Amino acid sequence: MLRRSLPLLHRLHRSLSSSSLPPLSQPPTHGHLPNTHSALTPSLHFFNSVLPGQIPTYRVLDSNGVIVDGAEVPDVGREFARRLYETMMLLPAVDNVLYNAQRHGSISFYMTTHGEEAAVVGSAAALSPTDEVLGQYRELGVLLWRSYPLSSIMAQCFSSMDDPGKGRQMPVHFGSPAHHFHTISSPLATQIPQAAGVAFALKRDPARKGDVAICYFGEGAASEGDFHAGLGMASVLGGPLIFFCRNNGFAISTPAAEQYAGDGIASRGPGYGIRTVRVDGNDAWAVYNAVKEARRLALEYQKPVLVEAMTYRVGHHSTSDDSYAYRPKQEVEDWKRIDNPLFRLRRYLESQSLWSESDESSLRTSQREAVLAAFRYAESRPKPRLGQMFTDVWGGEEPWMIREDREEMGRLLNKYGNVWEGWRRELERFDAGGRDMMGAGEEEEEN
Ligand SMILES: Cc1ncc(C[n+]2csc(CCOP(=O)(O)OP(=O)(O)O)c2C)c(N)n1
Ligand SMILES: [Mg+2]
Repeated sequence: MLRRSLPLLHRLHRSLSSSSLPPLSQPPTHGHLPNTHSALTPSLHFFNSVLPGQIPTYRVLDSNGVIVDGAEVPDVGREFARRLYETMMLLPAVDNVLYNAQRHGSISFYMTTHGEEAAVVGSAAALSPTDEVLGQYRELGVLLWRSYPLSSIMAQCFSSMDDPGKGRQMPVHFGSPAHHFHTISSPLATQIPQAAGVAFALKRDPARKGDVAICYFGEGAASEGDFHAGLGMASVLGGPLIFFCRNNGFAISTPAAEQYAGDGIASRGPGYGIRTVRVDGNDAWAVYNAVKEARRLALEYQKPVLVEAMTYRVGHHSTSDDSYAYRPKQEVEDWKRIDNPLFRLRRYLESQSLWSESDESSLRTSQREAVLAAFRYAESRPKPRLGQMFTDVWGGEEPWMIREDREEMGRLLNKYGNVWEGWRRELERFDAGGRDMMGAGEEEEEN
């Protein structure tokens, strides 16, 4: 029978105290269950907020590029500030050429970063060049900040023989160990638990003491189970990690309002015990300051930090999408005009005499020329040797199913490669015209 004078928790505590806890003279006022120090209360109250009111958005520049009261522009120096703007401008220069190239049928697919230049390049600028980057797919700006060559970007998108990935990935699925940029994979959110592992590895490696990992993802990807698995693992295992959410309002055609019912993605950070900030993602200096501080905290505490950058996807999701089927064109035009990340930074630089009209026009000309030169070169280059399709995915001995595929292709090319016009023309696009495969097929046939 329950003894009224002794509440349940008190009795529980008493029974535990016989082995591990000191005896209680007073009923406990705070919970004692594992990792719980909350006050005990007799009032039944449900809550739905981690902070009173909305999570605020950190901002440095207003939409005209004027510093807001009380905010601080980082002291980065003239060259750095100009380079930040130039790199942000290079993104649309590359995007426009490759978007149109897809429209003309020169490449198979493309995704632009229009509208998110400050979020992507501003965050990249706050990192060290050896920080590990795990992107989603809309983070070309990080590679541009790290001086990834235009020729490599074009080679990847054209799947030419100069692509280090040997043309085996879809366009925009970049990867470069030299730039600490982990190869993009299409299935959403896979990079999030992987980033938890990378950060844990960094924590355990004394040679990488000063490096962090940064994991980019969209607000749509944050609905995947891997998001929760990744934040859970990272928060418990530790390691220097910045979770950087690009909240651009859409996951293809799904607006953010249909993606989550809570206060954005930032509200989830405290649920995992993760330090969190929300930032104006169209304000390059706010993003830079927030990521710089996130990086410092991640290193100091060897724990993950969450940054939610609020922005707007001005472009279509990809070349496979027509966003005017699900949002008004006027809305997009308004965003471009009223809250343009490139305009905001340019206005600020001009106000500080760091940029001029003539800087602007010579930058536009030189960037366009450089992008077009790289584009034309990649367009003229053959595709990789056909046989490379079957190499170096597996280490060691070639597995039987790969051997069978390779042999079958060799047989088909030997049979039709020189006789059928369609195949002949297609083979001409590849380095060695497919002859590397035909030889292999012949040998196999003879065996
Ligand atoms: C597991 C998985 N489901 C669905 C898709 C198809 N898909 C590709 S991108 C995308 C939207 C992602 O939106 P968000 O994470 O907000 O990134 P954004 O495109 O806005 O940058 C979807 C549903 C996919 N690639 N992987
Ligand atoms: Mg999105």
